[in-house]
Amino acid sequence: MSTEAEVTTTGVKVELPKSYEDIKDLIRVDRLPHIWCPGCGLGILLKLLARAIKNSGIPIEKHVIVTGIGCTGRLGGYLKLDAYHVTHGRAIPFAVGLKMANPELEVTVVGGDGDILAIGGNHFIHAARRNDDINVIIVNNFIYGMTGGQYSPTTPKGAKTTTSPYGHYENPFNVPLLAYAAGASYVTRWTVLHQNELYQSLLEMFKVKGFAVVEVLSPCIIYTDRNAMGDAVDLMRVLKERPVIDHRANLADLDIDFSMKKIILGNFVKRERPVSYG
Ligand SMILES: Cc1ncc(C[n+]2csc(CCOP(=O)(O)OP(=O)(O)O)c2C)c(N)n1
Ligand code: SF4
Repeated sequence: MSTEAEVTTTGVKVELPKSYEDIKDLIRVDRLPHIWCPGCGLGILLKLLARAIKNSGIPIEKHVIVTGIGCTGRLGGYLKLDAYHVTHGRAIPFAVGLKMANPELEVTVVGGDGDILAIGGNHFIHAARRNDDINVIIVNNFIYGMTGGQYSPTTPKGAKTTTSPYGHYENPFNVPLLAYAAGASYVTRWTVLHQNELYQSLLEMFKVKGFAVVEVLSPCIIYTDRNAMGDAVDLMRVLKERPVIDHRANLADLDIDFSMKKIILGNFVKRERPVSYG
């Protein structure tokens, strides 16, 4: 399959600061400690997103974050900028409305696989079809974390969850393929352990005119616990060591199965398509 892919990674490794001193003014320090479990990947994403926002060249007051419900949905509340925490699954239509009303805004949705692809699934495909000029970061932890571990549209077949105690029997979405097929202009997948690459994709996402999708694979202890996969650090190890980076991969090959033996990451799609709103 031709994906009109254009490799956007510069290949240049940027030196990311180890502390969060450089972004302290963007973090609501008064809200710390955050609510996330030890070993959750969301704190890493928060840091990288804040850094990308800060270095985007777009004034902070033009950035808006929209989140729905879930552990991921709490991310916007830790950022010192305009952030809207809206109802479950409705972050994308809320974000599209903001962009229509004020096209100068840089609007970014951050949501979990349940929020964006289950209850919000229709909004996702139709915003991609229209190529609405917003950014969507999907934190794929393979499960509904906040509500205690029900299966989501990305839960691999065979995985145990509270709603599939004998092993899940449905096929999961291949998120990059779905985003591309629906019409997104920009599609990437990284893990929170690929900080350099993820950071650069977030910077690139802000430059894209059209619907930009960044899938972020992230460890969740609810998922690892249910599936006897060790603790979150063990899943972190899997997400760090196992993936293969292939920017030109066939999108149909990007499924992630329960064994997690094949995880392909990359900047898969960057294409120009007419934009509906924005
Ligand atoms: C209308 C509605 N339905 C259901 C819920 C319960 N609920 C809260 S968060 C959530 C799913 C969260 O999973 P996900 O989006 O994957 O985010 P995570 O917590 O894993 O980051 C659900 C079903 C709700 N808050 N509102
Ligand atoms: S339940 Fe999962 S996603 Fe939620 S804070 Fe804990 S580790 Fe993170």
